[in-house]
Amino acid sequence: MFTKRRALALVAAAATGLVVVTGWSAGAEEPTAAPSPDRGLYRVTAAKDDAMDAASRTEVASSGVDVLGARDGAMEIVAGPAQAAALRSDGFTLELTGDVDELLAERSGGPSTRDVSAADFPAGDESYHTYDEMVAEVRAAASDHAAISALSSVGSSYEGRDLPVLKISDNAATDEDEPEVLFTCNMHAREHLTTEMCLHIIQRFTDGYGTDQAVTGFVDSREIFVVPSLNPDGSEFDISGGEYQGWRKNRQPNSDGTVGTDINRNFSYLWGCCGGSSGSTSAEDYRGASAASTPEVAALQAWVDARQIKAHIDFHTFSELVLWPFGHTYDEVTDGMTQEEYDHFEDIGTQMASSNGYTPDQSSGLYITDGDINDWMWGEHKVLTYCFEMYPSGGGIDGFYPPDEDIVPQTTRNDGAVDILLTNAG
Ligand code: GEM
Ligand code: CA
Ligand code: CA
Ligand code: ZN
Repeated sequence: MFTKRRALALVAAAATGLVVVTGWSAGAEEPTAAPSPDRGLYRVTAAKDDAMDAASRTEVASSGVDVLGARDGAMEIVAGPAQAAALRSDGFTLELTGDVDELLAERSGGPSTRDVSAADFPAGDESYHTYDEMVAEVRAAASDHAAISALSSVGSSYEGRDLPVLKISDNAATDEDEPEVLFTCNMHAREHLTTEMCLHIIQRFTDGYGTDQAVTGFVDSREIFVVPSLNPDGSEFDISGGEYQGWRKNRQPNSDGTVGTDINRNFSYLWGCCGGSSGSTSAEDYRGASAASTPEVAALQAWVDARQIKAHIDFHTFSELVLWPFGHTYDEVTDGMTQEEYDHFEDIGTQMASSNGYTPDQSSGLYITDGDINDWMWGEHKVLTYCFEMYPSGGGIDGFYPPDEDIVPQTTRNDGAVDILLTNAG
């Protein structure tokens, strides 16, 4: 099913006698006759000096394009015609691999038969949780396991959705002097597998209590906090209209009429410091009007400020990476990070990566980011904090929408890493 915009482009192209190429084989050079798609899927495989190193990945990321993933020296991005042309004139090699609007329509299964006004996952992806289904699951866990869980709220999203947080611990109603560990998910709307990751952690540490020895030990000696969605507005928007939107940001309007701030560039530690975010409201990594200008970030920062969190994982998709701070600089050692502290991050990160088969790295090794959650967690609170990029390792825009058969294997894949973090908390 073509989106309206795509249909208009086709009519325009036909009217001007342009040959419209309907499909591209992966890796082919861009057909000269076809118009560049409004939202083109590209692989960036080389920079002007050939090495696609962190500096060149940072240059691409800070150009305001939508970075889907980066691995083994290549980046997968979504860009418009002008953005692609600008990167090519800067010496980057871009391979056009698809038209995102067409790919999303195909992945969503074409015109849906269900009521498209109600946000729901396309046929075949029903095991993914909508916002309401996620809330119901968290409430059920709290009521079924009242002795070891307590449900509360981090705050509200821009559109007024509650941001639930479930505490899992023995004597859950009491704030005991036990190391506190936080798991956050779905900061970026389209990264729905991460919501399932947080729901799996909830299910494992509630259902497993009393039978699984490791789980029981952690619940008795830690206070585990799980936030399944930091961006419910964006997540619901992404599945609205009967097909996936490929949306990343929140849904807060900007003064110029555009919509969305990148929550993972809006945190207050060195906000906007270092070329790791954009000041352009239309950019996918728009940092917001000011630090913590999004209600979601303001709520999470205030919630963490009031607790004694010792360790944290923020789950994203995709690329299969374990990342640790800092993101704002390539330096291992800098203000706020000694060599000993860095080495500890690397040691635990490498252990976690060997348990799930991801690749470990300092987060700036991917590309520079500023205002991200991990820099704030460590910079402000010295939390042992990581970013996990989950499955798949690549795959273009479809990489955000793995079939729901992948949920169980790809969430349980992180059980060992979660246990390593819990062991090293405190
Ligand atoms: C990343 S997640 C943060 C990783 N940190 C750095 N410095 N690369 C992002 O926020 O852009 C990718 C994603 O959103 O999954
Ligand atoms: Ca306890
Ligand atoms: Ca406590
Ligand atoms: Zn993300």
